[in-house]
Amino acid sequence: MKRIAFAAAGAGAIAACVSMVLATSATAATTLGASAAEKGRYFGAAVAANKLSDSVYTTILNREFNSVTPENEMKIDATEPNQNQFNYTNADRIVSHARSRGMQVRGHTLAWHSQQPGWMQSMSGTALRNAMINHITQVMTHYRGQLVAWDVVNEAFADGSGGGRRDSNLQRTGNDWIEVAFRTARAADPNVKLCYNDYNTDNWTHAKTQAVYNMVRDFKSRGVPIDCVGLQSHFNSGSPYPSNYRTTLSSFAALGVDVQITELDIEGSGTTQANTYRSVVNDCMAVARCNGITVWGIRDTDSWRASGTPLLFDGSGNKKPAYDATLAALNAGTGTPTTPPPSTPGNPTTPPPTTPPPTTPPPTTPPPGGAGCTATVSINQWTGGFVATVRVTAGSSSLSGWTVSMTLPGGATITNAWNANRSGNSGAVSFTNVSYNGSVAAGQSTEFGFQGNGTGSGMTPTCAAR
Ligand code: 9MR
Repeated sequence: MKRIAFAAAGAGAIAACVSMVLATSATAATTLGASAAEKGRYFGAAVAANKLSDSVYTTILNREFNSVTPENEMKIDATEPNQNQFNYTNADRIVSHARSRGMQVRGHTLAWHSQQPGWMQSMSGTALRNAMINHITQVMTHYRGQLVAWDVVNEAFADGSGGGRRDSNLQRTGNDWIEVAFRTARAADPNVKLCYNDYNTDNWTHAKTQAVYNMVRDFKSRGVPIDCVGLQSHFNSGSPYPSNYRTTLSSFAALGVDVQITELDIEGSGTTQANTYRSVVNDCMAVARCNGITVWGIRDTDSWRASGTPLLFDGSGNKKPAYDATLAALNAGTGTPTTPPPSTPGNPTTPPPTTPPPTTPPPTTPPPGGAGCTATVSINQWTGGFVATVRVTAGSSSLSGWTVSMTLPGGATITNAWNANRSGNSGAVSFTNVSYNGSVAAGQSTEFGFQGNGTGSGMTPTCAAR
């Protein structure tokens, strides 16, 4: 009797165990991207356009990742090789590869001391400041509606114990260059997340980490637009994974920004490397606003540090122990799925309308401005230049087109405009709607902008329906 009772209990225990294992394996995601998505996050890779013809590479990319960062193709030297001549060929290849497969895209990067084209390297002062603003505006306008985040400014802080800015031609245009870059970015695409991205900002006690933290805190307190902080997280023996990494992630998040691990690679091999990957993923999963991780390449041989074998797949495309640890940590993590980003590829050159169709009926009392329209302007001024954001509001009737006129202050000249057709670049100027923002329902608004040299204050725009 005793023996039978034991056997029955044993069988029950085994059955319970089996059902637990089955329950776990039935729900556990089997790819990095799917697992991250279940937790409302993404798992991405840096991608090189010239590898999209390598089928081993694209098989892993398409299977494992739900986010992509162009490794070099959106950098300044790639997108604006000659001043005001933009080339999006390789970046567009990556964006369309990703978006046609439902992956999201992070843009990298708009303002950086490195990988500047020759014409920009030799620039300084107001000319460089304006070139930066023009670059940000043009590139972001091209990708409007297609990306989820942009590294607006990259690596602007110095290494070492000083906690100051890195010297560069951009820094020498004035300490406000970073905030000007972010304000310009918001004006160019109000719907994409704007990130500051840097390396050696992983250890909470380091002066560089604190300096970036203080900048983000200052931006938040003064209303400078910033949505996310990217920690590159290139780890090796000289720059090891710090035990206070989670404190760094949660401290940035507490400022009210998303935190993203943007360029992760960890030199090493075997169990040691796997354990560090596990720790990094666990730390991110423990912080609700750590909403995504990007590894800086796919196979070890794709890495900028190939000899350190720092990635999740070996040179033949096999999963390494680091892969298994990463997937397990993602599967064990917390978070709830969010609605996936739209996966339909957009027309890369046509920005979406800036004004969504109104969801509420027009107001019953006529809004101010009568049947026509009104316009207001806000100016973001720095020494020698400005960005103007103009809001056009329809009066008591809907608009099917509009013209905004204003007089620029003496000495001010417009260098470029977006979301409007422009006539004139100094003195009396006017703007008319473009195809996608002429229709404005009664009481609703749309925006356009322009950038200029000189001083932009004191303009009083007038609006007329057309
Ligand atoms: O991985 C990139 C490599 O192919 C380029 O040669 C290099 C040139 O600057 O940039 C590498 O990517 C860097 C990234 O853009 C910013 N953070 C450091 C990355 C590794 O150097």
